[in-house]
Amino acid sequence: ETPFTQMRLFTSPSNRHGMAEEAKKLAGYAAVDNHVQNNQVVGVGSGSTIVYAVDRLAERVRQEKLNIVCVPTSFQARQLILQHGLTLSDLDRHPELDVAIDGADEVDAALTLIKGGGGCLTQEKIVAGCAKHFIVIADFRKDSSVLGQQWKKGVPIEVIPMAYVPVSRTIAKRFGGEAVLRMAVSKAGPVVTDNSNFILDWKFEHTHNWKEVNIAIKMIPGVVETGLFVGMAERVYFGMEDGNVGVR
Ligand code: ABF
Repeated sequence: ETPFTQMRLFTSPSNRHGMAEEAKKLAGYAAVDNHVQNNQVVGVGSGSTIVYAVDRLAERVRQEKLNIVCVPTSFQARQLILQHGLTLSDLDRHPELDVAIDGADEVDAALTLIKGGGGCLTQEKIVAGCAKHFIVIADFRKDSSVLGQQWKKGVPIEVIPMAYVPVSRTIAKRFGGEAVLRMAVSKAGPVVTDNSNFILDWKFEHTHNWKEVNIAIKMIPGVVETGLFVGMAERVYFGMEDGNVGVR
């Protein structure tokens, strides 16, 4: 190999990573600039893309002296809100949100989402469901015509711990593929959610009617929530590799 080839091999993955970070920022800024106004209650999602949205939100609150109340979707989101000096609330005090902004693992052509790679899908779905407008932010790697093309880890499903084996078996039997217990990085035990539950990652084998499958999985005893968000996202901002923002 020539040194030139070696250099390309070495630099291109990190370039793509760098572009993805820039793309996340573009998407986060676009969502906050286009959908947040004074005197609003804003749902704050989880993940790495939302960090840029919260940066921009805090900047606008300071510069424009906005009165904004934030409702978090996770422990991480709560920390982000507090670290940025934003006003923290909850669904007890603010059960109706003006807008919720959150990331996603994959978005298809119909704005069906896979969420929950970070394990916060239940709170994310609750908060999104309480919002008048649910806006998604993502980098170009999440854009997909059909679910499963980009995100290979399957559909996250939060389950009551005692039910993870029967739920996993039922899903495999009825819908194919396999639903695997998500383990901690240390492999010492399962991932435990903010709600003290487990996560199954359902690796499906083919595309499904996601609306029907979502309802059917939710009906299995022991399932708390699925990471399929069907008919919830109103708009998705994709940060693109070329520095533009795509809107769907
Ligand atoms: C949350 O964070 C999740 O539902 C999704 O799994 C993840 C996206 O994270 P990132 O923005 O880091 O890709 O929104």
